Amino acid sequence: MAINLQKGQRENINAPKFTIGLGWDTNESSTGSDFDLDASVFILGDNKKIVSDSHFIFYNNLSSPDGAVVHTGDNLTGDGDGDDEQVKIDLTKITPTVKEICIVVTIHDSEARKQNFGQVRNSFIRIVDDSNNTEIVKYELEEDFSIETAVEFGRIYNREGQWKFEAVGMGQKGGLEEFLNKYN
Ligand SMILES: [Ca+2]
Ligand SMILES: [Ca+2]
Repeated sequence: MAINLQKGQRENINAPKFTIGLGWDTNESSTGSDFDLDASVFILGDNKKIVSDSHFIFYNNLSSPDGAVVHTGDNLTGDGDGDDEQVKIDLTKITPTVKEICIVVTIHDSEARKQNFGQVRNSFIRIVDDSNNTEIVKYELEEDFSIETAVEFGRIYNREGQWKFEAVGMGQKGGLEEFLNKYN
């Protein structure tokens, strides 16, 4: 049985290879245009900054240089149940200086399309052990967002050799640029 986390809760991750599944549904009729949410990953060192520009993983840079983090590709609509976008993690390949993997979801072209997380529902992040396809943890973002256009769903971090997941669920206005500024 997967452990369902609440906002702020943490749980150990003991699987070396796992998949981060991200899901959402949107109410397209509310804005009249397609709703494209994008998962991005910031791979951070001890100083909470991205290790290098190529450690920012998104739909245009699908894999980290060490091959430890791989984005499986851009989903344009979020239609359907289950994971809408996925990121595969292989901790056996990860560069030792990496201490944190931060998972952010943003709304593509949100300003022009007048979209925000107030129109997004059923969003979740889950972690699945690749060795047996079993869900380890799941966090459903029950919080009602409104004007936010970027939400940090969760983070995976290393404390004294132990990898852990934290259910973050923090929204903010602005897009990827704000996160890039924060982590650069
Ligand atoms: Ca997308
Ligand atoms: Ca969906």
